[in-house]
Amino acid sequence: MARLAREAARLANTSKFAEQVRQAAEAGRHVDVSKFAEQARQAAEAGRHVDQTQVVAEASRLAEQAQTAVKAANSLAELERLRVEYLGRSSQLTELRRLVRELPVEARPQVGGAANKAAQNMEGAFETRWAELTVAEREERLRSEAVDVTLPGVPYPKGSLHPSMRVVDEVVDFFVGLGYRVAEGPEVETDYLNFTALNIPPGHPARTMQDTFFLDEGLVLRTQTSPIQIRTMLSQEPPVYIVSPGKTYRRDSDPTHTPMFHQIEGLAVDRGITLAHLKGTLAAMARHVFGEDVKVRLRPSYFQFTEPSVELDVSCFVCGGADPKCKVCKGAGWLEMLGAGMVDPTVLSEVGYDPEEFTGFAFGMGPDRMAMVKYGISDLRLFFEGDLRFLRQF
Ligand code: 2NL
Repeated sequence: MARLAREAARLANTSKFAEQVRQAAEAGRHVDVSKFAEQARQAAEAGRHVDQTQVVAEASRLAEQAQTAVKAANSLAELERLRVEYLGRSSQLTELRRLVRELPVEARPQVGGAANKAAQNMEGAFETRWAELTVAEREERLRSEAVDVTLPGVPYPKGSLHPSMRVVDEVVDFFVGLGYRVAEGPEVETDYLNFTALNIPPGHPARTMQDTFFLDEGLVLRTQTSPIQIRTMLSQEPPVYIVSPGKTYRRDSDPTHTPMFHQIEGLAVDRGITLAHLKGTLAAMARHVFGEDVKVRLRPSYFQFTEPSVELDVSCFVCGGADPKCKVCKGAGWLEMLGAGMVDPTVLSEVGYDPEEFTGFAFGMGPDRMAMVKYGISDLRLFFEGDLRFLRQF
């Protein structure tokens, strides 16, 4: 009785599973191997015979399904995903192989063999497709990354020099040609180097005239490049021949003044330097920048750090003084170009030079102003707005 009941149960179980396999195969679905495993385990425990033909069929069905999927795989990434799905630790095939160990000894060779064969088929299919895809992907990379070295290069937009810098370069080139050195320095300066050392002591009205940007701790934005010359004289013995271009700052803003502007100063200290050296040097410089025909004249002036002080005019490089309606000189015939003078003995003493042994001349000019005159530009603010339509004209 019990034997009959068990046999009925076995038939019921295996045929139920066989039916599941058939339906799943028709629908293209996987068969849940773990269900069969459970059934097999129960059957084995009960000492029943296990019908393994369905499992063998399932193994080869899995192999076929894997092969179809692998052939359709279009990338190495997809292939790897399929490898995990069909051969990985939680794949149906692995489940099936685990099952083998639980089967009765006589059933193992057939199921095990079927599982191994399925695995071999799958691995073969994976290897073949892997080789195909590797080649295909490399070829695709070579195609997409190919560089045509015969194509013309990408045109690189060429900049041009700012009008102020053209003047700076011309002036600096001239002095370098005479043997002067270019000296530079910080834009944030001490009150001492910017004023006191230049014979402008604290409280002197000349300080307020310069519209200084004051910073903390006795520092200022330099109002001129003279502190560079002071630093140079403090650091070396004469003779000194330097030219010092740079940015300078004053609290000023209108069509002809910007808070930042450029300055070039120059300094020559040696034995026997006179005002004649100053005039000859600066006249040659004016001819270099504005043309061989320009003349220069000196007018008396006043600066705190030079004595005597002069201003240097150049004859109008457009009309030469001949046109009373000239746009550039407004009929004056002369253009103001720079301030200069013989270095005040107080300044020489301050840096430790002996004013009895050494004399010198110094000058300062504004390359922005000179560029306005030279290129006929009426608004200085255009220089620093960075508008390419303006800047491309130079
Ligand atoms: C101007 C013209 C000038 C100087 C700058 C100078 C520098 C030292 C000693 C003496 Cl270290 N002088 N520089 C001299 C004369 C004129 O600049 O229009 N400045 C506001």
